[in-house]
Amino acid sequence: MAEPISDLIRQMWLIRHTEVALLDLFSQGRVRGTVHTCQGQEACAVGVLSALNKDTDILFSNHRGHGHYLAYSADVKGLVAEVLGLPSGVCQGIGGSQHLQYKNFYTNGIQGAGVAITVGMALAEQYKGNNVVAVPFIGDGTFGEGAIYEAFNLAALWRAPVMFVVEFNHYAQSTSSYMQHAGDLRTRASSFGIPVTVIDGMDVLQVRAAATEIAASVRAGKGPAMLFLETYRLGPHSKGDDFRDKDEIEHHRKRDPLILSQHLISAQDYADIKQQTASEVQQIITELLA
Ligand SMILES: Cc1ncc(C[n+]2csc(CCOP(=O)(O)OP(=O)(O)O)c2C)c(N)n1
Ligand SMILES: [Mg+2]
Repeated sequence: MAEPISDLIRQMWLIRHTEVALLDLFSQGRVRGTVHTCQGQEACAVGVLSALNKDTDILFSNHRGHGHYLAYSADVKGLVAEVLGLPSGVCQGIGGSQHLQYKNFYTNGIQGAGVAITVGMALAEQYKGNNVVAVPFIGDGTFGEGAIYEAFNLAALWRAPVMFVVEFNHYAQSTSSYMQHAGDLRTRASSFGIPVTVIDGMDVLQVRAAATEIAASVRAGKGPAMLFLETYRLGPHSKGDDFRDKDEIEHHRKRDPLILSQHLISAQDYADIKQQTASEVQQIITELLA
């Protein structure tokens, strides 16, 4: 049964507060390695995960995976501890921000690698007769990695049960997508016979609806498909490294998924969720640093 809208908003706020806190911990010098946070892209993570079966489906995230991980597990403590390099982290503090693994959830910081691995995992599940949808998350900059086209080809050829999810946030670090890719990324997978659905990735309900429909088709054995989400990163690429136009960022702030979802529940419920999730994250961090 579909999660209530208030749950989706709660998950998005949990992600937002955690990401802001992680950037703060980074500036305090407490983080091991780097962090890539996903402010602005929460609706992609929450919408997609809410359409899947978390017990059986396979999720493969990338360098920007905290939101996906929290939408999968709600495990703020395991994530923050992992990023801080603590033994209580989800991977005992060894993997760090870009290498998270828990149940059917994986990440890999090497752009494109997870896409090929996911197709292999999907084929393995298909071979075993398991009714699984495998989902790799792909950034637009990652369309510059050749491995993903080999993955698209074999997925289509062998009808692997894969839902490719693209988070088109228009940038790879500070390089605009239009400065690095020829043609239109939205049409590339179609040339392999993979149907592409393009939707507004800032609207959590639209993301959930589209992901639900595509996942059902993939699960029914109709072959791989792609969900192409138009989104925007409201925070820096990793730490403070943001060279994008300030006016452009301000323009996109008006389409923050947390603002767009505000009208979906009562003002009081929204305020309570925002406050409770902030306290929850703060309490976890206080305990971890004690
Ligand atoms: C193979 C490889 N090359 C370079 C990098 C360094 N790197 C990390 S993130 C990134 C940009 C990725 O852009 P995109 O795929 O659009 O994802 P986004 O950061 O926008 O979420 C780069 C070049 C990497 N992780 N892996
Ligand atoms: Mg990008």
